[in-house]
Amino acid sequence: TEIHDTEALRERALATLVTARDRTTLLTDCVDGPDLTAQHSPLMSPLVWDLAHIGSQEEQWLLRAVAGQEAIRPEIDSLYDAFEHPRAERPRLPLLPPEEARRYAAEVRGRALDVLERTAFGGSRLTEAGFAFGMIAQHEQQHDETMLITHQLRRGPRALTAPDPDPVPLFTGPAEVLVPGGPFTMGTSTEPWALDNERPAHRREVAPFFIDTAPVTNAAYQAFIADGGYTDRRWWTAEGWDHVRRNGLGAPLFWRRDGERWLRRRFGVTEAVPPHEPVLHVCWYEADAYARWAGRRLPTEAEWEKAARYDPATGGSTRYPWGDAEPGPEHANLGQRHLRPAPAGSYPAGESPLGVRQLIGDVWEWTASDFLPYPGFRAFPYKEYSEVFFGPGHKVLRGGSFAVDAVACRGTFRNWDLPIRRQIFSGFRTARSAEAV
Ligand code: AVJ
Ligand code: FE
Repeated sequence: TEIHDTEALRERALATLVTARDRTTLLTDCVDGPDLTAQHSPLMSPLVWDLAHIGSQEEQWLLRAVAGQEAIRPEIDSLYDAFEHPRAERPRLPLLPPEEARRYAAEVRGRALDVLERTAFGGSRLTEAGFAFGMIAQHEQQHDETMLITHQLRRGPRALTAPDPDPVPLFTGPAEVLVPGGPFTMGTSTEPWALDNERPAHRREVAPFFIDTAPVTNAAYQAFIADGGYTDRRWWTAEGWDHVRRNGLGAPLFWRRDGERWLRRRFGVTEAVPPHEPVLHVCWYEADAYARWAGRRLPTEAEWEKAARYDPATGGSTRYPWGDAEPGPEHANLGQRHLRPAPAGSYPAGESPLGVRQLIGDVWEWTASDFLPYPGFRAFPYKEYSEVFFGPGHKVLRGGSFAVDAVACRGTFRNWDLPIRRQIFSGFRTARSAEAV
C-alpha cells in the first residue's frame, strides 16, 4: 500500500518536518525576547526552552542515533533533558538565549535533512519506514501544542490569530450512538509511525455501550455548574472532591462569571462562553463528576477506540473514524488551523461508521482509564517517552485537539496526564453501558 512505499514515506517525513518547523517558528516569532525567556506558568517551560529542546531531541535521534554524528554542543545536553530539570526550575537554567536557540535548532535541522536524504529506510528498527523521522516530527508537533498552551496561559494582548471554524447549523441528530458488544482490534502493529505505547495490535472484548455523538458542550457543562455540581459531593470521587475543595474550583480554567453569564479568556481576548462549543480546560475529576451528575460515566479507553475505529461492515479497525485516508480539513479540526474547537456536531465527513462525530480533533477527550501498557508492549526507542508514566497516576486522553497536527493524531494515538491537569486542551464525552441483547 501507499503508506509503505519508501519514497512516499521519505516525502511525507520531509513535509511533516517542514510543517512542524513552520509552526514552531510562528509560535516563537510572534512574541518578543522577554516573552520567550519568561515563565508564564510554573506548569510550563519558557518558550525558548521548548525551542532548543526540539533541536536537542532532533540532534539526539536523527544526527547521533541514526547518522552516528558527534554532539554539536555536548555541554547543553543536560539543560534540555526533561527528566533532569522539572519545568518549574527551567527558567533558572543557563538556557541558550533566543537567537542562539534559533541558530542551534536551524543547524540541527539542516543536517537532519541531509541525513533524511541519504538514509536507507529499513536498515534498523529506528529507520524502518522512516520511523525516527516521523517520531521527531511528532515530537516537535507535541511541543508546538505545549507552546500553544503556554500562549494560552500568557497574560497580555493577543499574539496569535487564526480564522474561526465555519459556522454550522445546530446539531439535531441523535445524542448518543449504540456501539455493539464483541471483540475489536485495539492498537496497531502496522501504522509505520505509531509510537511504542500504541503497539501491538491486540483483540479486546468490549460490552455494548452508548456513547455521546459529540463532545459535551459549554451549555451542557454550564447546566452542571448551575445545578450546584461543584458543591455536591455526590458527583465526585474522594480525591476529586478533595481537589475541588482545596483549590476552590467552580468552573473550567479561564472562565470568569460576569453577572448572569460566563466569560472566558482565550489567547489574550475575553469573550462570552460559546454555548455550542465543546467544553475545554476541564480536569479529569471535573469530567468524571459531570458524567456522574448526568447519570452517565466516562468511556473507557477501549470503548473510545472501538467507537473511533470499529467498522461493523468489515469487523476490522480503521486508522481514523472516517476510514484510512489522511485527515483533511473536511474531516477534523487539527493543526492549529483554528484556535478553538468547532461547534459540537461539526465535520459530518469525519464521523465514524456508527455515526460518532469529532472523535479526532477539537478537544482531547478524557477517558476513564489509567495509562497502562498493552499486552506485548516494548519500550522503543526510549523508556522515558511512555514507559515511565505507566500506572494509576495518569489518565488517558484520546482523539487530539485543534492544537495537534495530523502527524501526531490518529485513532490509536494515546495521550495521558495527571487527573488534576486542565491547562491542556481537554474536554470529554460521556457513555453508558447497554444491556446485552
Ligand atoms: C504525550 C503530551 C504527554 O508533553 O509530556 C514531548 C509528549 N514527550 N516530549 C508530554 C512529549 C516528550 C508528552 N505527552
Ligand atoms: Fe519533549
